[in-house]
Amino acid sequence: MMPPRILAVFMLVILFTASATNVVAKREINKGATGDRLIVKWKEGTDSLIGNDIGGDTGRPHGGRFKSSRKLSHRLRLDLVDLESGVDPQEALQELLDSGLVESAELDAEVSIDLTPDDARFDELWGMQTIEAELAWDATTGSDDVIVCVVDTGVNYAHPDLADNMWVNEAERDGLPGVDDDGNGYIDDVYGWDAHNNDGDPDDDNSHGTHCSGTVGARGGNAIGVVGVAHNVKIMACKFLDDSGSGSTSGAITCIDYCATNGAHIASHSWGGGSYSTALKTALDNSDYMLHVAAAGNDGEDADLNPHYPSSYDTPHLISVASTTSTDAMSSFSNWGVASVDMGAPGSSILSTVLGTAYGYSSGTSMATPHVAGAAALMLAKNPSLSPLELKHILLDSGDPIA
Ligand SMILES: [Ca+2]
Ligand SMILES: [Ca+2]
Ligand SMILES: [Ca+2]
Repeated sequence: MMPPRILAVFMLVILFTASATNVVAKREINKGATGDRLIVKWKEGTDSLIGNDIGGDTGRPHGGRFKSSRKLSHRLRLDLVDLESGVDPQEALQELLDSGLVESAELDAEVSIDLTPDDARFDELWGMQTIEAELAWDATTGSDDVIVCVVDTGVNYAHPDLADNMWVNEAERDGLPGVDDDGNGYIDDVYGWDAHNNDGDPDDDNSHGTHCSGTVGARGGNAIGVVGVAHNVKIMACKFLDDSGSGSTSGAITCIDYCATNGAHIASHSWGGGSYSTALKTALDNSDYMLHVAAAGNDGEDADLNPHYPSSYDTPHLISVASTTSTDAMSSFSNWGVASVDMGAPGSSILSTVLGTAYGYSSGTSMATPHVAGAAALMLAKNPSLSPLELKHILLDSGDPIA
């Protein structure tokens, strides 16, 4: 078994961009390209510039256009090719495309300052830098079509950095109090459901769920506060934990059912406890059109020996997330486990939204989990046809081993 890997969104973007090679090959010149570097995917049987007669009319190696190349990914046969200074990148690109040696070639995209969010406290979000979110944001900052259900203490849906990214049940917003206007079986569920109080107001009275929600998808580029991994996304709230952060397995099942039947693509579970529950396992197994992302737990122990639920359930479309520090080490409190923990993500000293209009720092595998849920939301925004299992496999294939 491989050791868990730390989430790296940039690698994901390369992976699913590379799978669409024909599209890439037909594209002309990218906006925001660096102009002096090409990403090349070689055809099978070719693995570098060396020894290939590309543009050999100038008498210099590689036709004088290509300075050097280095391997970006052996598995994907991707090279990063540097151009000599003064070379017209479009001509060089065309030459490679015409050579018959490449499956695709494109100009390497620039890490654009435009896509560094202007949100006031962005510099404090070390987790976004660690997962190279800024590079991913060159490809997509998310989509209003992707719904992430946060199963937690509720969500402070009026927070100025969350309000615009909340999922809204319009029939209930515009409907009658006390009436199930959309006929989904839940009365007055405008932003989601409160399975603890059994009503339609999942407002947060703890702040934990609001913190997690901000990491998934605090609004990006609105000049205030923080950003989520997804700048644009729809956050569905399901509250089943009370103001002290406690709840029941049955409440969790109600929430999973709510998220699933109301169209969520991803469920973020920053909670755990209790022993093995057949009912909860069944609820997870049966909602296989959602990706479940679950916190590995904060007991600082091997979850292979002491299972932590729901993260330890052997459900194919569930990812268990450990917490890492700003130096890419496992957080001291984090559970681990070769079999029962899938990957790591930033979870120590994470800044995000809390109650009122405020922001605060928290630590835990709870904070790591929404980084992965947000990354999955970005991937779905870029490629809406990915299944939960495909999302999971791309996530697990990416990133670097935990130090
Ligand atoms: Ca309803
Ligand atoms: Ca209503
Ligand atoms: Ca913001």
